[in-house]
Amino acid sequence: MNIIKKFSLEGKVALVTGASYGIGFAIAKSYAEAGATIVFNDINQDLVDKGIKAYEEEGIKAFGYICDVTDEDKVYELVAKIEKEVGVIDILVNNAGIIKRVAMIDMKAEDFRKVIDVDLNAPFIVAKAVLPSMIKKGHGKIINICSMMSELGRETVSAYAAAKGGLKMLTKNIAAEYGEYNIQCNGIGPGYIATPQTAPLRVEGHPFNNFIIGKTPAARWGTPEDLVGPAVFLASDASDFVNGHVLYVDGGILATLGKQPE
Ligand code: NAP
Ligand code: GCO
Repeated sequence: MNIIKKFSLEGKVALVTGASYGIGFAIAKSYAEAGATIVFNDINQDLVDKGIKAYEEEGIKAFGYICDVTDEDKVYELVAKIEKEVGVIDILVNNAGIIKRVAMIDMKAEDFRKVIDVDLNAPFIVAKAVLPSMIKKGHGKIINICSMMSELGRETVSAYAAAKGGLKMLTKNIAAEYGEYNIQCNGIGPGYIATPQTAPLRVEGHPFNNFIIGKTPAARWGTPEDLVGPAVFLASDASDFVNGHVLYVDGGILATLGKQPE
């Protein structure tokens, strides 16, 4: 097979969760450009409609469904509906996620649980729902969107870091359990990316904004576009012998202690 074909997603059905906008949208758009049929979900009709319109504006006919990924029954209904209306899911990107930035001693346990529910329990639920058909089909790709916080702590994001650290280990476990069925499960660990989720941190002059730019060897915030090449690679035949790996796309943050003071 020629090398370009190895990166093709022609004929594949890709479900990207929470992909009306942000990182999920960019990944889904790149999958469509690589030939995949795009399916996405979001938690309400408004967002699904917004997403479908956004894909249409890019010339992509995407299939959008309402589904809260933390609701196991609804996830199984979603997967059954997709299999009936679109086709068996070949590629799953567990992208949907939330963050709550609160010091641990001030964080309510219910808020901690909510972050764990969306960022860790939901990827487990959705992966569990798609695996049986992938096993039957004899191949599958699961990509979990991890984080710098899969490796590092930082004040105020205890729940998020616990979830993303767990998501890294869930990624390895799915690889261990299902690699023999030609299913590859890998993670992408984005650095600091300019999306609505980080908007509060990117306010001009915000100390965190300067901190991140200073700490990143690339000396800039990432964009969702920075993630699409690695995402296509991990969804394609080109990565069939890559399993249980978290590919950090972070401009070099994890490689360094940070710039020494002048
Ligand atoms: P975002 O802009 O906040 O988008 C998150 C998406 O997930 C939204 O579409 C959101 O829909 C959806 N979502 C949230 N809870 C959901 C649920 N229960 N069921 C279904 N959909 C749900 O975030 P982002 O920056 O694009 O991040 C996407 C993923 O990348 C997340 O897992 C995040 O943790 C991870 N990540 C982000 C960065 C970064 O710097 N931005 C870096 C590393 C990792 P609603 O709008 O309806 O809530
Ligand atoms: C934060 C940020 C980060 C990024 C991302 C880094 O508050 O530290 O939101 O968590 O979203 O996860 O990889």
